[in-house]
Amino acid sequence: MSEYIASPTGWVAEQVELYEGSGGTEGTTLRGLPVIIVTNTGRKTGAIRKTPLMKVADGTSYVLVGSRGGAPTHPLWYYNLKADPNVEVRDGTEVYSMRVREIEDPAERQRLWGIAVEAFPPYRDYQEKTNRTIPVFIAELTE
Ligand code: F42
Repeated sequence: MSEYIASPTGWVAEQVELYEGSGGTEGTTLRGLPVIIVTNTGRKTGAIRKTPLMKVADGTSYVLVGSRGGAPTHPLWYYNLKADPNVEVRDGTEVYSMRVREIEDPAERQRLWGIAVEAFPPYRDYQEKTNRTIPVFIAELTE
């Protein structure tokens, strides 16, 4: 069983702690908006990583946005998902086994980006802040 390594970013690790520790009944928002937790596998360490992201639902799927606040480089979880698309998504008290794929098709990306910005408007500002194209994944149920 791989070990869990918490985020080195304090407030993120704390949110994961509260969210998971409460079975998904506390710590489930950021700025009053819903957050999911994506459990993924470290590409280099093989460790269990838990990444809170804004909840952007598309039917039973989730849109994962690698914004990292508009930073010039992708978050590291991006590389984890590219290496191993099998994740768990915790949405409140529910946990789903899902597979992720990066959205390459421009039309699909435009549709999903629209849903993401609707759910969390700061994504638009983050994209304006960087000339990095913020990556978008979709996480779909595996059954
Ligand atoms: N980040 C977003 O990008 N989008 C969001 O919508 C979002 C929402 C959100 C809501 C609540 C909250 O608490 C945090 C939120 N975040 C959001 C922040 C998000 O959870 C991440 O902290 C952020 O995106 C940065 O991701 P990161 O994976 O770059 O995190 C860094 C700080 C990190 O964890 N670094 C570790 C370290 O030790 O430096 C290593 C992480 C890792 O996965 N390493 C891999 C391994 O093998 O273990 C190797 C990765 C590689 O290939 O180098």
